[in-house]
Amino acid sequence: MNFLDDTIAAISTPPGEGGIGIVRCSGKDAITITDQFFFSPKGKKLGDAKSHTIIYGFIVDPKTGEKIDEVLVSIMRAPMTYTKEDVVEINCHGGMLPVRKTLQLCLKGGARLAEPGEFTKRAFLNGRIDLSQAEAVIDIIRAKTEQAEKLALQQLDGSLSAKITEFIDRAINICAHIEACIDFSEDEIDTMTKDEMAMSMQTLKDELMMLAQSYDHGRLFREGVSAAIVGKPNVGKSSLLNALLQKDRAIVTEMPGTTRDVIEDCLNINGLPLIIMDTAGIRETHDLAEMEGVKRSLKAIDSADIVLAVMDASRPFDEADKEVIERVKDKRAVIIINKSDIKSPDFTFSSPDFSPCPVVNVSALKGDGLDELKNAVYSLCISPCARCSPPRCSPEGVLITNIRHRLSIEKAAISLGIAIEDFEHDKPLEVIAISLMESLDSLGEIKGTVSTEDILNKIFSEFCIGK
Ligand SMILES: Nc1nc2c(ncn2[C@@H]2O[C@H](COP(=O)(O)OP(=O)(O)OP(=O)(O)O)[C@@H](O)[C@H]2O)c(=O)[nH]1
Ligand SMILES: [Mg+2]
Repeated sequence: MNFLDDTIAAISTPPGEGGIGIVRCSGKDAITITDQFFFSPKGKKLGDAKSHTIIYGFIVDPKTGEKIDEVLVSIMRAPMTYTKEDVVEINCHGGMLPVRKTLQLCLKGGARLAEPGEFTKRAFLNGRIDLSQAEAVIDIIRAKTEQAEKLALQQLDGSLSAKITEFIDRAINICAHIEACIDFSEDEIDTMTKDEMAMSMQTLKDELMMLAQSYDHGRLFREGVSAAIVGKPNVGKSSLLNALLQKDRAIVTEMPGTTRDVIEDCLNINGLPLIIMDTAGIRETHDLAEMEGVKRSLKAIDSADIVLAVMDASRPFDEADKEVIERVKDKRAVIIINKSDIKSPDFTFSSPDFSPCPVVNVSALKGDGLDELKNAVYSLCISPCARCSPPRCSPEGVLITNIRHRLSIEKAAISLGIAIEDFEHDKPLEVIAISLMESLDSLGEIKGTVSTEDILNKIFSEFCIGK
């Protein structure tokens, strides 16, 4: 492949100061390029080094003789490397200058500056990982919680690829039977019956749809869930934010109308990243800044995935509370009865309209009920709510966290649906085969590609043609 003929190099550690900074070089000339500016006090040459060894030495500008840094160089020869090419990693001291100067020497020596993600792209192009695994690498880097990282690791591990491969195999199998029916008469070969074919297509389609829907669930771990704390003024929204974060994030006073701006922070709830927003208390006001605050609160209700609607148990449940409830009635919400430590006998909350919403008693001041609240938020996000059907989880626990995968799986299911319909209407098998191939192509997009050779292999390995 022409585009893999060159050698690429980049700084692999984040910018700024650190203990070490790594320059990584990959490609057929990686070792020779580095040898041009590497100096070992013992006279060692990188070209002579065994694979997967580390060599001590100095980076020296070959033109000026300037000593740039004292380094450890890792030599990893193809194919047992990240990219399946020769890889050199130069461990410099962590300041920006030595790392940059070392990278410059790589580029002067013949390497090309790597594009973002190009090392992983090479791992894919050279066949070490498939596309979905390549995508998992970036998810691991960006994971906000351990659970998100676990899901990404599973994807890198190949669990999603294995699931997709299984679907591809099943689609190939159906395709192969259809192709065989086109090419041979019924008495020449053993194929599935018509009912069996229809059944296999339908089951495959149902399972694909289920996997696609798991994205609603999977994306929550990858991207996080946004939650807006809303309520009338002074109910303890900011106190609740602080209690959940266990830090003094927002200003709390006994004056209603304290919070004006939306205050955002991140909370980890059983591995679920929750982007939590404290908002201004909702009320009629003539204060310009507060009016803007209320506007932002209403916007936050619209944009948030879930709403934490806070009531004040020390005061009677009133029209203002009803208005808040009215505003969040179409959202997934948890009703929080705060100040339960000073609950008034006049506070009565009952709203039949809200029966699907969990109601939790807390005291932000004392820290009571916070675990129950976190559990309620977690369940609200993870388990399908009463209003939401069908269920979002796939039976085997493989979750889709990537929109590209979801779209490809949905496309595959749609093509399969067309094939099923055509099949039921006794359309020519050639037409059905086309939809099945489209379905296969869509599934193939997740891993890379599916070649038609796969189908041919299947026909000849599994069928006893001409028996
Ligand atoms: N007893 C008791 N007091 C609380 C509790 N939560 C908050 N408070 C008090 O209620 C008052 C208002 O609290 P905030 O957290 O500022 O209320 P808020 O809803 O953010 O108010 P605005 O920003 O003005 O809308 C403060 O005096 C808090 O100390 C609680 O659980 N119990
Ligand atoms: Mg506040």
